[in-house]
Amino acid sequence: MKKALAFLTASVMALGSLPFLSVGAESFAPGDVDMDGVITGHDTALVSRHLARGDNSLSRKQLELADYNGDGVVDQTDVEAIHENEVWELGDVDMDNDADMDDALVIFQEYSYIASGKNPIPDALTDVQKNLADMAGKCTVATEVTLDDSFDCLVIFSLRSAGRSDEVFPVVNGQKCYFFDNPYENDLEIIVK
Ligand SMILES: [Ca+2]
Ligand SMILES: [Ca+2]
Ligand SMILES: [Ca+2]
Repeated sequence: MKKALAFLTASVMALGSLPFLSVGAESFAPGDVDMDGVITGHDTALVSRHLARGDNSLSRKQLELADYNGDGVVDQTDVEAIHENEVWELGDVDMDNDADMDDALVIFQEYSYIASGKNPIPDALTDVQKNLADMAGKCTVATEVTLDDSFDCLVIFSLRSAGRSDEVFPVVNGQKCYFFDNPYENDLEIIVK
């Protein structure tokens, strides 16, 4: 019995000495907060929303990935650094380096397929694309697109087309944010004046 206990203790200690991220988990680059393998505007949106609203429930591992500069604190410095390293900007769902009306249509088409029960289809959106469609920065894991996502994309495109880009992302406590607050979805101050 004593021997068995000693063996058990040794096994537990050996497990405990393994690097944290290699135990039954893939490793991800700092800043890849949604863990889809690439740094995009959605990673920026998740961290920005976490700081400004605190309502998107990042996991412990995601908070570690959000600490881009590894100084032990998740703050605006990390948000800006992740933003600078984005491969695709938020909303660029078709990944053609331009967030515009086409992206809203891609989301709408995908939503239509889901709503009509035609999914999965061969050209269904990848996790990276689904994440790029979450402009509110609320989905910490890739989830199917919604009609709201398509509408958000359209509103952002419309504001930019009207020369009102500074109204797309909110400013919270004097801090520039990188997620979209749909004025029709919550009771926050309506940004379309
Ligand atoms: Ca990512
Ligand atoms: Ca940091
Ligand atoms: Ca696009």
